[in-house]
Amino acid sequence: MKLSTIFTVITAAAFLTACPNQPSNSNTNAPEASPSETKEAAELKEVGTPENILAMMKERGEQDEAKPTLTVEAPEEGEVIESSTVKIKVKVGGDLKGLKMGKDESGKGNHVHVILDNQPYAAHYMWDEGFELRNVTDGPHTLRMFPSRPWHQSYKNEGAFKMIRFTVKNGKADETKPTTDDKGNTMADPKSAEKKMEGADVSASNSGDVDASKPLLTYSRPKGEYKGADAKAIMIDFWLLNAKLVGDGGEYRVRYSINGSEPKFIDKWVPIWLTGWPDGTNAVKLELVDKDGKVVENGGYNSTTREIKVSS
Ligand SMILES: [Cu+2]
Repeated sequence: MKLSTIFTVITAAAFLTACPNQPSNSNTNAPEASPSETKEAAELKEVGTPENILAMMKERGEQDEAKPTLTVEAPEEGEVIESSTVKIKVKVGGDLKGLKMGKDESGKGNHVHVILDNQPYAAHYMWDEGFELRNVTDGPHTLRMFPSRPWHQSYKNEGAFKMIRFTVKNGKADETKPTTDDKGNTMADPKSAEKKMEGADVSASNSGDVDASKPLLTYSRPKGEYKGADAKAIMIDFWLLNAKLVGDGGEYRVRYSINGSEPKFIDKWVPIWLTGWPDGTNAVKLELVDKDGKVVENGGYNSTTREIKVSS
């Protein structure tokens, strides 16, 4: 580091210390955050859908308007499984408009997000074979599943989302090890670099006391690691069950906060894209709230904070 740079940093630090109420950035929108948080959050900006995504949508044509529905053949709702290995079999049907699941030559493609309890999703592409979860701990669990596009934006039509509750009994899981799928992934996308990221808490995972007839927010994106061009604009995407947002004529709002900054709201059920993410670990909090800003209680699933890694 050059001496002049060090001097600038020291001067800036002294300025911030001397003037705690002075925003460190003229366009700050997080007056309640500490100076360092303010600096990080101030540059986050909601932008339109990126050009490369719009191009993919156009190329996909009517497939992008498909209405895929899921049928879960295994496990069955309420099933008690006396094994730590849980077989999952799901079929995608409905109005597909030519939509096919699976990877193309580029390694991308339509897939289903599979969420055990309230962990990060695993992406699964090979649907005819089904797949297994291994080393699932004893106790109640939930699985939530919905189809997603190659860039991980979920299909939001009726019937696309399925939640299944099951219980593992005397499964003899090794709780010192994570729950994985049959490809060895720690419930993570095989293409992503976050295989180890959630390992520590996956093994202890059980379901919350979730009521499928109550409003339920399912966190989907962002997840994992974002690099280079992918780190420029990052999508926030989620699934809503039994909850219409105010902008869609309902009574709920989705509240998000990045790195503890002042919360903002999403009032229509569409993904949003944000630019200006600082390099390093970023915490994304997503909550389903009522008109008074109170989190809607449903087994603890309606308030989720997830860490992602960004390197621009
Ligand atoms: Cu995905």
